[in-house]
Amino acid sequence: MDEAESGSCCAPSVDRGAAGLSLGPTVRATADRAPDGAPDGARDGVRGQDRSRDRGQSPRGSQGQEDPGRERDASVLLGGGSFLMGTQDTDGFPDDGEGPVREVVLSPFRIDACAVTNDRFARFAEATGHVTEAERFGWSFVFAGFLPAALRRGAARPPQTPWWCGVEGATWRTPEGPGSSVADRGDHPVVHLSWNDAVAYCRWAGARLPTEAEWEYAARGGLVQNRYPWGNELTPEGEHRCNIWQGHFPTKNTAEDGYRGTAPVDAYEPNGHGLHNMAGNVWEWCADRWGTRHSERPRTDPKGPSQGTSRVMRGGSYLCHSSYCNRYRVAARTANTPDSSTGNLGFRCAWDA
Ligand SMILES: [Ca+2]
Ligand SMILES: [Ca+2]
Ligand SMILES: [Cu+2]
Repeated sequence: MDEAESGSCCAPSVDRGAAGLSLGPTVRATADRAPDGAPDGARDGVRGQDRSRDRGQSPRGSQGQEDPGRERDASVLLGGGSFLMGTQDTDGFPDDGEGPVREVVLSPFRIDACAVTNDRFARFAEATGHVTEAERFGWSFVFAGFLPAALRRGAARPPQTPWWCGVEGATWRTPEGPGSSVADRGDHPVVHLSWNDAVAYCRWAGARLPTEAEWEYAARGGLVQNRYPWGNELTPEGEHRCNIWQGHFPTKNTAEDGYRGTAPVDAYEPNGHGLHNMAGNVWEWCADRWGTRHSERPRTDPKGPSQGTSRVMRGGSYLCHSSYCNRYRVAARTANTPDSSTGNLGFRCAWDA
């Protein structure tokens, strides 16, 4: 699984700022317009707003006007403590650094029960004028099956992951490119956001991205070394518990779980911590840099490697299928460069408790 270094089958990656991309005309033409791949300048203004915020308070109590989309997306206070992170499960991807199983101790923290929705992100964009990197670069990756034939034909595709199309004009507001919209997806997870965009949102909301350890602790829902947030069986008693792919990837999605693309962020039963869609629906950015070597020694509040470019993503998405990518397992992980964006990648916020 060496693709994990530059994004797995679920995480198509290109260096958006570089000239001479090998993705073909669509991406090359738009990449020329890319300024520098640096974080949005608007964040400086946003940061000022953060300072006036009491970060020690419960985000529910203190959100006020800043993040009013949160009413449906309450956060959950988790007590922290010790848990067993990672897996040596035979159905895992050892090269992704899923193991070894190691003891991690976490301080209490708060985390969104649901991924950030289009409605929540819209308020942020309105309040701050934040322009996402997909908007600035002029394109983002869309799953080929969502595109009309004309768009699909003309789109550049990464050779390793040809089900992804680089689509001009694909942004969080227009997830399948020009003409598409999120009008009927206000409660779906916002997508086509880079790590930098997610961090900008978090700052505005007085939040931060969860560390990878926090994310996994949260996702496990209090279960010890289980495969999924709800147990060890993918569909207990035949019931779908998350939004992934059924059928034959990447040509036939029967959507037995109810959804071909994104689902509302609170679809399906929450896990034991009251958290929705930790597995499936959309991948979620974490704060940590990517690395595959973990010490077996117990650690407290680990924050990932201190060097490296790519950032961790967790949880899998509506595109994951057991035939090629079972990364909806709770220990599964992948990464992408911090300016990458795709239609199956979002985030949720965390806070120090
Ligand atoms: Ca599905
Ligand atoms: Ca998820
Ligand atoms: Cu996957």
